[in-house]
Amino acid sequence: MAVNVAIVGATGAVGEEFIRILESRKFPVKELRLLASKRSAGKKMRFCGVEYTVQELTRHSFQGIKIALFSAGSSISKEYVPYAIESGAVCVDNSSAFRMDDDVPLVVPEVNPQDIAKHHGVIANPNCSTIQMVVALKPIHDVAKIKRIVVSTYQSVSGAGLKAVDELQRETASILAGKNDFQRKLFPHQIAFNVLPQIPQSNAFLQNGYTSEELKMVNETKKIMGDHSIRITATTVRVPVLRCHSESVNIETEKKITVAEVRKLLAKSPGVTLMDDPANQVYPLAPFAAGKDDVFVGRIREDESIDKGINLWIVSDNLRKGAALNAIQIAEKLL
Ligand code: NAP
Ligand code: 3JM
Repeated sequence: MAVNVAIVGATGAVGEEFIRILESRKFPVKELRLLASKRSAGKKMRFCGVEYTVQELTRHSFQGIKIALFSAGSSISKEYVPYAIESGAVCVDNSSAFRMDDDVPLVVPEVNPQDIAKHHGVIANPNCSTIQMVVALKPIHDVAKIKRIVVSTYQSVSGAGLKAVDELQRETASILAGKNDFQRKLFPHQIAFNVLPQIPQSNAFLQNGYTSEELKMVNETKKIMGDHSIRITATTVRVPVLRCHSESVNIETEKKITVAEVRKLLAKSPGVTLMDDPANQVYPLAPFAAGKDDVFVGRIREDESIDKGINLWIVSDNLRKGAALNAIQIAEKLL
């Protein structure tokens, strides 16, 4: 049965992807309501060959809406999710606003679909870096029990929104043109031809020296996997890539698992594509994964510094599986 769907943050990097994926997956949309700030009200966007006009988000925006997909930042979610629930909508929220609330399910459909049913009007979509990691690690955890994870990320600029994509492109062009007067608006340092160990770029470091993105990976992973005994440490890094996050992941398991066993397991895991043929230089790469749905895994090898350790290289499209696709898969399960 077709339902009325609202997208909050429709004009953003994630919002645009929501529209594309609703269309390509033939999500049963009766009425689509595109919502953004006053700045974008009146803008035209296309869905299934029909032109839609973006409306300004207000507390009255959710009348008749069954599914509300939120992707306009955590303060907007905190303010407007309650109005959407009051109007009778179920919200899938892409922000960090409610992820760690005890009564809010935090869901990756390949990992913990059973948690969806526990919702009270809002289901949280995890952080992009968390999602791709748990899709790849859950099958291994089920078989060998992961004791510890050490992850370093290589995150694309689209994870910081459309303005960040624009800044990387313009700064790159400016440097290539030999100019040195580029005015940065978003990143605290040059992002073109550089690597920044600070995500998000706008937030101060926490007292323990970590960033909030790093803590998200630690806390969200435990909640989604339903195992608070896993020890996790993360370093999250922005790289001058437009789309897709890459991750170097080291795991230590309780039970010995061989490289061959990991390959066999991941080859049949839902949402995972194994790309691991080192002899032919085959491993996952961001431009290849861009626009695709799966989480790609390669460079699987034993960590020879410990008894039971494995290294993996995990790449996925941060705007798709890392955001809009995962949220729409949750909405599909809701229906
Ligand atoms: P973006 O490209 O900067 O887009 C932001 C969107 O939010 C735009 O549609 C913008 O509308 C809208 N917005 C901003 N202020 C608003 C307001 N006061 N009222 C209504 N709408 C407003 O950012 P993005 O990359 O799409 O990310 C958006 C949010 O999604 C992030 O802040 C984050 O919470 C979440 N996110 C989650 C993941 C994940 O891993 N799950 C990944 C990326 C992002 P205008 O066009 O009117 O400015
Ligand atoms: C990804 O509210 C904000 O400032 C948005 C920050 C943000 C988030 C977040 O905290 O919701 C930008 C990009 C995320 C996320 O997925 O956690």
